[in-house]
Amino acid sequence: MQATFDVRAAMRLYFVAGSQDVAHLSGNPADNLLKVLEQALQAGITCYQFREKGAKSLQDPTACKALAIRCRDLCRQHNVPFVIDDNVKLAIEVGADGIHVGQSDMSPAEAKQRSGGKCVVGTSVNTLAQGLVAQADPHVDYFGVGPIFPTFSKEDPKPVVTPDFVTTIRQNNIDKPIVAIGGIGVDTAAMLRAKGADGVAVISAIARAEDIFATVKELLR
Ligand code: TZP
Ligand code: MG
Repeated sequence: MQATFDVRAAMRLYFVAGSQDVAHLSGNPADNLLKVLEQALQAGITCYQFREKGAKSLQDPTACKALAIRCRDLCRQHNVPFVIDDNVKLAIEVGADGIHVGQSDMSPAEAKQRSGGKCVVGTSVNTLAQGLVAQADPHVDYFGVGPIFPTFSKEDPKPVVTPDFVTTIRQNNIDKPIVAIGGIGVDTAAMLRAKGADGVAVISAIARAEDIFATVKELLR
């Protein structure tokens, strides 16, 4: 998968995860992330974001890079875009297809420029004002909208926006690819697409699923 891909189509079911998100499973968290990712890819996720973050994440940069490379290779085998959260240096080193920068991270313009224009750049939106800025910024290729519902997968989440915020975004002439995120599961994914999201991004719905294959199929419906 090269940096050029159909960004809107990739938003359909965007899996976000790092080793900290599978720390509840027994065994080595890095190996567990690879197992969960492989099952999710086999089941049909349309994008993956490597998000190694927080107290339970890998603290050694060498181990983190090695894991990123293995995740990248799995994504390539399945022709699914591989995005890295926050760490622009790592994204460039491993040839990621995309970089995701939050509101308090590096600017989309700088992330785009550092990648030589090769990476798709995503950002996060929690207010209409941020949405209008992201829409107008030529360096932003897509953005995540959320948290839609309360989430337990992020330290210090922003205030919940509710599903109607997706409708508000679309009513304000914002037509870039958007992915809804935060507390989304099999019962809410289709509703968020109906409200105007191109898709949903999830951590726990997949990382904590009893049956990853069946859950991914449900989330894709
Ligand atoms: N950004 C906004 S909410 C969130 C991120 C990374 C966490 C989403 O995780 P979950 O488990 O799908 O609520
Ligand atoms: Mg960030």
